[in-house]
Amino acid sequence: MSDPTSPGDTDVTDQHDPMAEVLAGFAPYPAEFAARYRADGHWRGETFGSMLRERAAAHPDRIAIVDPTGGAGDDPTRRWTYAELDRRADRMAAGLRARGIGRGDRVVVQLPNVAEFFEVVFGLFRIGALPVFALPAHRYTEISYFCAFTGAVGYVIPGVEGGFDHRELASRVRAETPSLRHVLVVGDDAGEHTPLADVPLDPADTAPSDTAPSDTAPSDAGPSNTEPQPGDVAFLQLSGGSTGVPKLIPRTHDDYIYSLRGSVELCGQDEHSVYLVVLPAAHNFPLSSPGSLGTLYAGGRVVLCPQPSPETAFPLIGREGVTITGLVPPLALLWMDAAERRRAAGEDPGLETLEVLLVGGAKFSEEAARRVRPVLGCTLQQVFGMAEGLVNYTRLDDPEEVIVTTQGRPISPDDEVRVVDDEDRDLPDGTTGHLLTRGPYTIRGYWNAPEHNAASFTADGFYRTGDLVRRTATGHLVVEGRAKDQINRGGEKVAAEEVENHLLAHPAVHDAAVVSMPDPYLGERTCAYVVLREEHRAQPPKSVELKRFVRQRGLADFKVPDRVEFVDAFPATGIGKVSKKDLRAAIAASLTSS
Ligand code: AMP
Ligand code: DBH
Repeated sequence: MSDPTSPGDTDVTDQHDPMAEVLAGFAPYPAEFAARYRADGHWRGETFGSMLRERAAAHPDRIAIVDPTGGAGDDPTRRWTYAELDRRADRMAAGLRARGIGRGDRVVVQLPNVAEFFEVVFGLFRIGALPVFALPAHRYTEISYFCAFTGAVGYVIPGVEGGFDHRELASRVRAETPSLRHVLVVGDDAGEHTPLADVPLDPADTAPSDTAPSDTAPSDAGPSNTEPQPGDVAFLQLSGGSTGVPKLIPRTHDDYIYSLRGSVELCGQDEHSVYLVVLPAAHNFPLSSPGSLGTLYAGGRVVLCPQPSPETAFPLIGREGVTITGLVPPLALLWMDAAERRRAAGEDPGLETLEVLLVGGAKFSEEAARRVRPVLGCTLQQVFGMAEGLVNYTRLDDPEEVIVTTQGRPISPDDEVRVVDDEDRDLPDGTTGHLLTRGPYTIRGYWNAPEHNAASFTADGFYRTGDLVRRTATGHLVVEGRAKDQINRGGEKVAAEEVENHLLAHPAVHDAAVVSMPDPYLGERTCAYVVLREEHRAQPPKSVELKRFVRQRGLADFKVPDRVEFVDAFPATGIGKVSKKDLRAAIAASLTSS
């Protein structure tokens, strides 16, 4: 083993209590709300560990995970039954524990759509360690921040993925982050790090350490102070955010599993469902709406799509009998165009088994929404969700008009939704305003972020979503825009302030303002307006140089500005703030005139 930490010795000598750290940054549900959510049967005391255990006991031989990559022999497809996933989670849990990872520890998980994602995540759930769900696109800036901010003890990566060497990035982050003791690598070549395949252990072989009593395997240890509890924070999800750094979202077993149960029902899932994970597996949408975890909750089958193109996805849908999947609007457009082209060429796109297509993450235009049924032959289900909680779905039996013109209504009768004006006064249905929400699966605060929380939540615990919506007479929500300083690049969220901060680090940049510009494919792209320092105006840097500068600072590619415009000064609002509204109008006008 290349890992210098000897198994199991760390937490004994350390005084620190990881679970206490998690709790210190966590804004719990007030007791009276928690009691009500339990009494109403929303929170049922399940954990992810118990959920998988129960499914595996009920139907051990049913296929849980299909990964078309990574297998041996002629057919690279890997198929894990529920029993196998359960066994792998146990072995992973035992191995992680033997390396000193335990309850409350944070582990940044950055994996593509591979079976190991589930082995790792359920292994962490079982020991009460918290996955921190990074996306494959994240780079040095994001990863080093997640590791440092959460005090992560572990970081799980692919080796080389999409031409990028995650091992190198991990080496750098590890050298800079004292808490980070374990880098685990999926695949054959871990470099200086630990191969993930070296971690799993037979639970019976693990030393009786600080966790389970020696005569009791972790699997049948009753509830104790080391066993994950339903009210515990299960993981940290990421927010697209609108501030300088991404915010972390603490979700509990109880609240998240309730959102899964609700999603499964509203999306018509059961044990026959076959869900294709097209979007990055760690993102909240393909994870939970109803996503892979909802599908496992329902006892169905999760098929992992290694990349989202129709060339890869369509044959997989046909071969595996996929019944349901979820896409962001640009991908839905791409799939519809591909299906039409194939039909025009006399080919069958092969989508007969597909029953439901969820589209969300960004606004799906009515025009595109109308094409889904005729072109793809399935029911469109719009989903307007957020990793902070609230998820809205159009219902499968809603009239087609409602399906194509709204973004759905909340999962739960106990989701409280307010549409308010700038002074937080409630507005009547049909009027556009700020969406505030509170409910049985919406957080009460970001993790360890008291200042943000003061601005992002009302005094009585409503989350300020930053979305501008209108509520129809049927209770459906229509997303009309956004008040938060964020660009939604086809479902990928870009916080303007974060990108501005990176631009400001360039020696020639005096000031920067990042805004959205309309784009026919992504809906929005990013445009950075830049005011140069006096001494650089005679010989301004090229746009590509600024983009390269931002990229080289190690920012995820989707955050690099699509366009850079140089101006002498920014337009100002009445009270002298930068008028992003005017900047958006200016770039939109210049795009239509050119
Ligand atoms: P996040 O908070 O990063 O999880 O991103 C959630 C945000 O994505 C929401 O607050 C909306 O701004 C946006 N969003 C998600 N789904 C939709 C949708 N169907 N239509 C419009 N915006 C959406
Ligand atoms: O954009 C999102 O964050 C999102 C979209 C659809 C989401 O979190 C979800 C469904 O659960």
